[in-house]
Formats: sequence, C-alpha cells, structure tokens
Amino acid sequence: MNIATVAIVAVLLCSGVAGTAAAAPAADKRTAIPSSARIDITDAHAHATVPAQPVGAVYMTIASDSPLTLVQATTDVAKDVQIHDMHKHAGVMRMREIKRPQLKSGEKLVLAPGGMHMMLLGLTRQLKAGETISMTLRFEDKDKKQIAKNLNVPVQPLGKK
Ligand SMILES: [Cu+2]
Repeated sequence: MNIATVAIVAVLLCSGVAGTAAAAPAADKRTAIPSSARIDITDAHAHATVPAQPVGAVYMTIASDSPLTLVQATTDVAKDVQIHDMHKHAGVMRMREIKRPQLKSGEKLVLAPGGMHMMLLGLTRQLKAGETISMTLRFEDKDKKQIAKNLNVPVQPLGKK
C-alpha cells in the first residue's frame, strides 16, 4: 500500500466516524431531560410492500395522559417518515403532511388506513409480511421535555387492515 492509498483509506474512515459522532450529542441531550408523560401505543402495524416500492405506511393508536407533540418518527428501513392526513380535493383523495401533530391530555391520535398515517418515504428495502420493523418516535411534552419510544412494528400482508 503506497502513501496515496493510505490517505484515501484514512479519509473514508474519518467520514464514517464523523457521521456517527454527529448524532451522538443530540441523543445525550434528550436522555438528560426525560418527560414524565405516559404514552400508550397500541395496534402498531405496517403494510407489506412489493419489490422496489418506494413508499410504505405505518398505522397505530397513540394515547397520552398529558399534552404531547409528536416531533419526529424514524426507522432504519426508510429515509424519511412523515405524518400524513387524507383530504378530498376536487373529488380526489390526497395526502398532506401534518407537521408535529399534537395530542391533548387523554386524547388519542389514531393513525389508520383511509385516514392519518405514517408515510415511510424512500424505503431502503421491501417490507415483508411476518417480519417486524423498528421505529423510534420522539415526543415533546408541554414543558419541552423529550420522550422517545422505540417500537417493533409487525408487517401485515397487503390487503389486510
Ligand atoms: Cu401518505
């Protein structure tokens, strides 16, 4: 290995390390100020996708004992996750993004087929019936304290609700 090759390898290693290091401080900050909100997530499921399908959908019911904002959802199987709502425009059902949906105390956020849902954008692979995908939801309570929930979301066959 000559010097030029060594330099290139070093650059590649450094860029890899920089990527993980950038995410770490934010995680530390989040765990430092935990919220006492009690969040109950039920009926979480995703729909299976066909090969090369770029998007997927996840559904669940989120309940909280105190006011809460869903600030972010992430998963390792998609580049981005958005919360979408359905609305009718000129007779056609369309989706629009709902940024930071809010829950009032004792209220439920129902994400279900035909209504609000989590849209997985830029799927990195096919979602197969019977497997589970992991997701992380980040919430913020009324005092701006953060709470994160890790979920294992079962993938259901296409056509099943
Ligand atoms: Cu959508």
